Amino acid sequence: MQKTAIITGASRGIGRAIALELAQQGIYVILIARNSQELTELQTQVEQKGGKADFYALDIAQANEVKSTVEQILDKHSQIDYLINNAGVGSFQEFETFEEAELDRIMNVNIKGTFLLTKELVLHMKSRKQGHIVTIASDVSKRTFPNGSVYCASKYAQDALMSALRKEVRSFGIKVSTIYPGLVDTHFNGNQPGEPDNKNWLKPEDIAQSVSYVLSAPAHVVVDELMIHPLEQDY
Ligand code: NJP
Repeated sequence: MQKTAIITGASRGIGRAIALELAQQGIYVILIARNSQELTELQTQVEQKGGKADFYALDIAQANEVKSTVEQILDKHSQIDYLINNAGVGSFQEFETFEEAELDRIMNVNIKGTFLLTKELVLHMKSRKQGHIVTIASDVSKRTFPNGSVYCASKYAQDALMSALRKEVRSFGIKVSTIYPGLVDTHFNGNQPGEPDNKNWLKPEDIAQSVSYVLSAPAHVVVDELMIHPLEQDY
C-alpha cells in the first residue's frame, strides 16, 4: 500500500523540499500551510512529476482547523504513515523589545501548532501500532544566542515535547525523530534565498535528504536525533 506523509509548512522552504523529495520516492504527500496558492502550485508540480498530493490550507495554531482537517484527511486516507512537523516561525531582537504578541505568534506556531497536529495523529498511529513523527526543530533547541530568546525558547520546548513523546509511544511501535538544522537558505524570518552571503548555508534539499534518511531506517531502527550544519557554520 502506498505510504502517506503529512508535511506542515509545505508551501515553501524546507517543507516544500521535503514534499518534493518524498513524492519522488512514491509517497503520497499531504501538504499543509496557510498559503493556498503556493500549495496549489506545489501540488501541480508533484503531479507533473508523476507523484500524488493533496493540500489543506490552514493555520496549524487553530485547534478547530487542525481537528477538522485531520478528520478530513483520515476520511480520505485510511492510514497516515508519517507526520513531518516542519512549519515554524521566528524573529530575532533584543529581549526587552519583544512584544507579547510576537511571543504569542512564535509560541503558537512552533509549540501549539506542533502539539495540536501531533496530538491528532498520535491517536491514529497508536491505533495502528505504527507511524513515524519527524520534527524539524533547530540547533537552537540545544544552544542559545543573543537576540534569540523567544525563538530559542520555542525550539527548546518543541524539542522537549517530542523527546517526552518519544518515550511515551516507543512501546506502541511509533518512531519519533527530531532533526536540528543549522542555517538553511529559505525565506525564514524574511531571508531572501540565493543571496551571495548565504551561498554556503544548507539548502532546503539537504534537510529533505536528512528526512529521507531518517524515514528509510529499517523497521527495528530509529534515528532519535540528527543535527546537521553547513560546514562553515561556527555554532
Ligand atoms: O522557513 P520558511 P523554513 N500554519 O519561512 C509555514 C526551522 N529552521 O523552511 O503558512 C501553517 O521558508 C509557512 O507557510 P504559510 C524553522 O524553525 C529553519 O526555513 O503558507 N503553516 C511556510 O511553509 C521551521 O520550523 C532554519 O506562510 C505555517 C513554513 O511554515 C522549519 O525549519 C534553521 C504557519 C516556513 O517556511 C522550516 O522553516 C533552523 C501556520 N501558522 C530551523 N506559520 C533556517 N531556515 O535557517 C508558518 O535551525 N507556516
